[in-house]
Amino acid sequence: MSHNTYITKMVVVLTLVLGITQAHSGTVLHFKKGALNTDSQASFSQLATGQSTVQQKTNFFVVQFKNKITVENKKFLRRHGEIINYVPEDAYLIKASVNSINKIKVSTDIQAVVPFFSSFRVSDQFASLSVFNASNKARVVIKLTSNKELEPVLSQLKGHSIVASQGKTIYLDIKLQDLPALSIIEGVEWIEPYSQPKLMHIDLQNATGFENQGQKTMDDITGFESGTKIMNFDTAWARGYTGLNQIVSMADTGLDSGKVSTLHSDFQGVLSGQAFGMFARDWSDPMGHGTHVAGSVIGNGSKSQGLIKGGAYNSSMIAQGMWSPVMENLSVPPELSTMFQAAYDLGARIHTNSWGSPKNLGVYDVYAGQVDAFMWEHPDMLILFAAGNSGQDLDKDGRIDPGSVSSPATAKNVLAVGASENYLLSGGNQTPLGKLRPGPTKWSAEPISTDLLSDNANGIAAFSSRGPALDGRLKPEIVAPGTNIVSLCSTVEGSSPLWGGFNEDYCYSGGTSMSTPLVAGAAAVVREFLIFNMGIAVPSASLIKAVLMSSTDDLFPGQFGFRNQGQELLVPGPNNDQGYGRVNMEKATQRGKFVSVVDDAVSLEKDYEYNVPVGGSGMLNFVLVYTDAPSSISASKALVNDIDMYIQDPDTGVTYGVSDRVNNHESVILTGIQSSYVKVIIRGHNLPVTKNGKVPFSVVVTR
Ligand SMILES: [Ca+2]
Ligand SMILES: [Ca+2]
Ligand SMILES: [Ca+2]
Repeated sequence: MSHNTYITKMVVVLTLVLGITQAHSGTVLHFKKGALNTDSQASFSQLATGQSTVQQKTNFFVVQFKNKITVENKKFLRRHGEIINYVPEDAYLIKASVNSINKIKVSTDIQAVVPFFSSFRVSDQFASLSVFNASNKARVVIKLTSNKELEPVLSQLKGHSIVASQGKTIYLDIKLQDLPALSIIEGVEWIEPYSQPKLMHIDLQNATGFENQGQKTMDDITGFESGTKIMNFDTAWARGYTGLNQIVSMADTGLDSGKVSTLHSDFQGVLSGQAFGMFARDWSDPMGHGTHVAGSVIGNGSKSQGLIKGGAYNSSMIAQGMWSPVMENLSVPPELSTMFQAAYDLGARIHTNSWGSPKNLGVYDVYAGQVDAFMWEHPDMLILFAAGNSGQDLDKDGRIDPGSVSSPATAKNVLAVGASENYLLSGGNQTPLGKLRPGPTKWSAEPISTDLLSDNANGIAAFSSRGPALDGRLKPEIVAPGTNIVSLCSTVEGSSPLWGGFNEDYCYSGGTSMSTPLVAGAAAVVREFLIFNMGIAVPSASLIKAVLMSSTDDLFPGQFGFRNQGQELLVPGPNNDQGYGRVNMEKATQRGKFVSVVDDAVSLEKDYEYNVPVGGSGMLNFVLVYTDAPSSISASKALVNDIDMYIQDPDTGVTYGVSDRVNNHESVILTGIQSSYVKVIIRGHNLPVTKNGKVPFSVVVTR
């Protein structure tokens, strides 16, 4: 294990005084607009300069507590008003009358009560308003504080061009000069620019270097085509885990013919489909992207002697089409929950998405909040999103720059998937990156410019979007092969062969679009394993994430080795290039690797503690993952509940842990433990939004 020296460096050794909760005082409100120090008058007056003078009064307030918010604090607030959501630190956005607010203010637990100023409600992604751009038109997304506000707000938008409205979300076409007036409407929580969602495959049409001259035959198959080989799916399949009884849903451009009876014979697992695209009459795939994605999950290889098939080829699928034949583009419902709920109601517990908004890089936007809200309400539904293809080396130092993950992969509870390289030395696209269409601007420096897309399975695809999110959260969580992936082509006439035909049934493509369904298949197989081998009747999404994140291959140092210039991965995972690493299904379905698997809940008042045996090697890997409550979109920090994991060695008395304050996951790797067991301590460091006083979490311990 050559990694050990690095691993031990990552673990922060803490000498904790266990059981004592430190008093913690919230004096800052973290808004995207800026941080507001509630102890400082100067901070308030600075804020007022950005404030619309039109706003006279509001029934929305941010109430900050002096200490961690307790269950009693929440009861007190609920007696006087309606809690909307959490604002860091230690505050809630609430709706209350001025009378009620005066009663709240006198409580000694309150640090500050601040009106929810209209200036908090507008994204700084809008160009600042000036006389020169005031009449510029923009499509905006308005997020409301609750569904109840939809009708009253719509009634105040008469005369505006409403594009769509649903639940808490309104799409509206405006002139920039209308923004201040919109932001003072009561019930408006947030306004951001609309960004048309894009597919997360790389569009290489008209690019040079395609090697799809002639058709490939079965004799040409190397076994690496589907991408499943590098993820060691063969071992999971040989153990009997193929996704049986699992239902995966996919929201994409549609699926093949869009009729169960006439689908390509590789799609026997499709149960039904739903059409969400504007003016779409069915869930057929006139584009080709969704068919390729679906094949990577459930394609059964009937036309390739079983050699090209999806990771969960025995699972079932609910296909969701979002292609609008009128727009010739994706048309995504304003409330993503409508799709998630429709799939959930039909039994799907994994939902995979190979699309996103590449304009909102690193941003926790309305989409991200919608995904987190649905998963908080449905903790047994795992939703995956492609991390995006915005990886680029603009400073030309030979290393891909940070901060390029698209939304909704920026959400906390999703599994955001980046792309590693597949291994195919012929077929698909074999052009050096610098010679691809965006190569001269994005990938012009060595060693990236002469690199090939699928020549080293331990490489991270140059295009794969890198973390962190704007608030510092680690992204992506995981990677899987996403270059020159072979999967099914749509049989709809006029559909695209993507990166070119492999033969008449299959075609090549690449992008985090292709990595994501491979991980969705992995999630389905892990879910089957947890139910049928580990006896967990209803595995949570966070448990499936924790198993996948503790069953990876660390790709450190990447395909360029240890060169000073251009080294791909600077440190072992978890890091913002590869997340926790590349999914390895051999590890994820190996019963003997799992020392303990816990799906439970913790309260603020009491630590959750248990012992785990250490075993012969003295090495253990601990991964904590939890599904977090959504924060206010107007907040600059997405984390709401902060759970910590500590590991105590009873022989030495040393406690290990990372006390992470931004992510809803933590990991610790211990080596050389002499004790026969260690104690795992799960602590609610701060739990402002609970379910009956507790927050569910998952911990996986592997050897
Ligand atoms: Ca760079
Ligand atoms: Ca390469
Ligand atoms: Ca933590």
